[in-house]
Amino acid sequence: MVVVVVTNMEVAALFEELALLTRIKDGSAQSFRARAYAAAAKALEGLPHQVAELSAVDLQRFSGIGRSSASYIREYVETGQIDKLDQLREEFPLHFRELVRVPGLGPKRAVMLRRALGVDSVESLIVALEAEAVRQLPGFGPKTEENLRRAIDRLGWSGKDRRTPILAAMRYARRIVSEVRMLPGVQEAAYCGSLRRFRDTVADLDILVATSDPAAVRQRLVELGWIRHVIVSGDTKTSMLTHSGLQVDVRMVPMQQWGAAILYFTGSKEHNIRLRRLAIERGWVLSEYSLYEAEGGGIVAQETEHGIYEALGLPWIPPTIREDTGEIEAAQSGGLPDLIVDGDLRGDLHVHTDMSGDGDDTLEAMLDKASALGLEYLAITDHAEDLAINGVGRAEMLAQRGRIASLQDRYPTMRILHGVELNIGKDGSLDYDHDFLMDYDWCVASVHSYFDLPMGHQTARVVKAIRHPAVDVVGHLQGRRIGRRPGIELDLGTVLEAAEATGTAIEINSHLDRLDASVEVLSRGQARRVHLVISTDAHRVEELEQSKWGVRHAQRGWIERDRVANTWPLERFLAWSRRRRYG
Ligand code: DGT
Ligand code: CA
Ligand code: CA
Ligand code: ZN
Repeated sequence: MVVVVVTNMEVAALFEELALLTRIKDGSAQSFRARAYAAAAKALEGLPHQVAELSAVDLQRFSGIGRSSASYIREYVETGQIDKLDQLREEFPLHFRELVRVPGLGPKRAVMLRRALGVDSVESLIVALEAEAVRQLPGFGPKTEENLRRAIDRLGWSGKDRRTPILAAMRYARRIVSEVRMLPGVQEAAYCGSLRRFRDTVADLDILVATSDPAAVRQRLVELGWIRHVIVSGDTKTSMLTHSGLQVDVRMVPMQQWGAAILYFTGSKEHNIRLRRLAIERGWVLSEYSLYEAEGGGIVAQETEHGIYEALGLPWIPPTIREDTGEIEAAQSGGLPDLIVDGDLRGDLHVHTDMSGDGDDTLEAMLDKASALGLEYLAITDHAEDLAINGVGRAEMLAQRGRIASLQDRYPTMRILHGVELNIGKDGSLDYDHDFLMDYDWCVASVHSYFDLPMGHQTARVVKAIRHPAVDVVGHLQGRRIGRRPGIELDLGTVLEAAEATGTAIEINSHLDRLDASVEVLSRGQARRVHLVISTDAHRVEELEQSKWGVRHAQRGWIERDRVANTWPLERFLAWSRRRRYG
């Protein structure tokens, strides 16, 4: 019997992969077995005991862990592998998983392509599309070919280097960081590189670990069950590849070099080059180990980023704007923007309950959590009647309004607004009617379908919604899913002009796979007086905590606190939203 160290988090990661591959195997996102594995992954993350110490019977006492999950868990604890998972990995290798993710394909059609044409990767799909071979298959046609080609282009998948979306990258990064933090000798661990700068996608993950025992870190890393391959492993650096094809570079340094190392490995490279020049002007050298005197080698600063910036005559610059796009000049002249930060948000203005078909938790549960988080105001915005999957009629909406009114007293420090998430129809029309809409406290309007309309049509549709007097904010403006679905094509100049003219705000949606509107939209909106709102779009209790992602994304667009309407105190916010409504 192989003895391995097994952590709950590690097994959770394996179950997530098992769920993903089972979805492909069963050809359905709704696969019952896949859901069971996903539930087990979630249960494992919250398990109050060490998984390795629980028997199969014990394991099944926890909700979310069924019989087959329990037996896979035991198999992993005892043997260090799960046969079933290895089989699935072989049946659906990485390049095939990428194929499945091409918008418009999905598991069923990808399997069909592989069987009929031997197409098993995005590359071979591109070749088959060029040969017009795909249109021969039942259920495919010239139009499908055209859509697939366009989707591949717009996701930037035609080229060689495929970047990993931030959602997946963040999951792995947090996992490694917490895994490593448990080890003896480790004093600090953090992700850096483009992920710390909060780019939408990353080429690889960079993790920094301060430790007095690098060997222990190495040893743990290379035995993680979700690592496919170790590229190099030494006392200062280990590089590995996950089963999803993501490269992870882990660097180990002694604690006193932490500041210099995290500064270096956070980048961007361009930002670092500028800092190094500033060091040289002072007769110093900035390396990944320290800031030191060129002559004599005396150390000027190394322990903290703050210390190094300070020595260079600069305030600390947030990682999200370290791109050499003017931040150094701004820092030198004392003109860094008053960037929005986590604690600035006072309200959340896009929140679902289980009244939305895709929402999980009750109104009461969402309110309790929001109030516990210290929010001063909150808009409940369930989907309205036009959204096919989970439309809610007027009577039900009015009943919810009544429930909210009666619950308000329970939350003396949090004002509850009754809102709605309207669906922007193909022609820009909205749910219900004008009078009904005007009675809401807060209206989000979003695109949920017709993502492929030509730019002119798409723009007109969105602008029409922006101009509607009841609409307060456009939700996830571009409708993108990072790495999965390109955004809708919009004439941004026209959209932003309409938003400025009407006072309708643009949402920053905090879901890591959305981060919508994009940084490009935020930057272009800077020139205009467009209001923003940072929302969680929470569909379950935990998601109420994800506004921190929206904040970091906003920082990348150099967004200042005052631009964001839900940083305002309640009275100011209410005065503004009412003015919008009653002109
Ligand atoms: P990416 O492409 O999404 O992985 O972006 P980064 O920024 O994470 O790039 P990566 O992983 O190549 O390097 C991580 C950081 O290490 C980078 O932001 C700055 C630093 N770095 C890497 N190579 C160099 C270099 O040749 N010169 C300098 N100055 N810094 C470097
Ligand atoms: Ca990187
Ligand atoms: Ca790297
Ligand atoms: Zn929503």
